[in-house]
Amino acid sequence: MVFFFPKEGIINAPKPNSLMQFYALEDPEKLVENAFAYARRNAKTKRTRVSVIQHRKEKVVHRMELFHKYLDDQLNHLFISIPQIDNLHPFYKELLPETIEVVKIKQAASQIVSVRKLLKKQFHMAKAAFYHSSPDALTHMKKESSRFFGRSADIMKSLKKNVVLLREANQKLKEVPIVRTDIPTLVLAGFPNTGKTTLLKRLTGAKAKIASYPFTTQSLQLGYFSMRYREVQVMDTPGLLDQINREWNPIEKKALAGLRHLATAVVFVIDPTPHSGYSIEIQNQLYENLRTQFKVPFILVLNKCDISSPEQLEAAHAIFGVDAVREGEGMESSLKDKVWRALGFGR
Ligand SMILES: Nc1nc2c(ncn2[C@@H]2O[C@H](COP(=O)(O)OP(=O)(O)OP(=O)(O)O)[C@@H](O)[C@H]2O)c(=O)[nH]1
Ligand SMILES: [Mg+2]
Repeated sequence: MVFFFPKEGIINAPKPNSLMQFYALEDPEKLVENAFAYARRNAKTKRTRVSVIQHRKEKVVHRMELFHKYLDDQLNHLFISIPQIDNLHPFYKELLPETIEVVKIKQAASQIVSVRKLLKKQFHMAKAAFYHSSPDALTHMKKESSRFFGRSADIMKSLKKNVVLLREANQKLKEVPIVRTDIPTLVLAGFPNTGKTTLLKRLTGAKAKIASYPFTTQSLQLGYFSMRYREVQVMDTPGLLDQINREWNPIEKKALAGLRHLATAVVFVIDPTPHSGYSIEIQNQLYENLRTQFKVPFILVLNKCDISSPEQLEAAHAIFGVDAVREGEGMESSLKDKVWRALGFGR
C-alpha cells in the first residue's frame, strides 16, 4: 500500500486512549456466577470405561478446574492490562500520579496476584481431597466441592474494592493522551485564557473546547500538523499561573509534565489585553520562570492583536521584544518558520 503523507497541513492524530485502559472486569459476584455457568456448560459428560462414581468424581473435578480457569484467565487479563508504571515513559510516570492513585493501583495489582495464588491453592487442595477420598464417598465429594466453590467466591469478593477502584481509574485515564515520542513536540504554554487552545485549533484543526473563562482546558490536548514532510505534535496545556510562594496545582502539574518530558520547543502565548485578566508584567514573570526551568527554544506569540490597543501592543513589545510572532494575517507562516528553526529542522 502506498501511503501518501501530506506535504503541508493537518494530519490525523493517533487513535486516542487505547493504550491506557485497564481490562474492564465485571463485579466479582458476577464473575463467580459466570464462572459457574461456564463450568457447568463445559464440564465433560461423556462416560468412558469407569464406574459411575468415578465418572461423577471426574466430572466434578473438571467442573472445578473450568471454574478456576475461568476466574484465573479473567484476573490474568486484568493484571497484564495494568502497566508497570515504573517502566513507562517519564512523561507518563510524572503525569499518572496527577490523574490516578498510583500507589493504590499498585496495591490492587499485587492483590490480584495474591488472589490468583489463593484460588490456585484452593483448587489444588480440593483436587487432592478428591483423589484421596474413597471411591464411594459421595457425601465427602459434595462437601469438598461446595467448600471449594464457596471459598473461591469469598476470595473473589475480597477483590470488590479494587475492581471498583480500577474501574474509576479507567474513567480518569480517558483524559490521558497517547503521545507520540518519535516526533518533535511543540508545547503551548501561558496564562489561562490567553488563547492557547485557539492556536492549537488553528495550527492542527484539533477539536478542542475554547471559552472565554480561565481554565477551560483541564488536561493535555494534542493535535498534529506536517510541514515539508515533517510531522509535528502540538500539545495544548492547561493555563499556568505564576508560581510565587506556592506549589503548582494538580492541573498545572499536567502542563509541567508535558513541558519537562516532551517539549522540543515551547510556544508561549501572551495576551496583551486585559481580556484574560493577567497583566503583561506577570505574564513575563511566568515566561522567565519557565525559561529558566526548561532549557528548550521558546517562541513568543502575541495573541489577540485584533483587540489590542496600540498602547497595549507597545507595552508588550517593550517587555517581550519585537521578535514575538503577532496574531493576525500571515501569523501561521511566520510562526511555522520559527517552529521549523526551533525544532532544529534547518534554517
Ligand atoms: N479577539 C480575539 N480573541 C481570541 C484570540 N485568541 C483567543 N481568543 C479568545 O480568548 C478566549 C480564550 O481562548 P482559549 O483558546 O480558550 O484560551 P486558553 O489559553 O486555551 O484558555 P485556558 O484553556 O482556560 O487556559 C476565547 O474567548 C477565545 O475566543 C484572538 O486572537 N483574538
Ligand atoms: Mg485552553
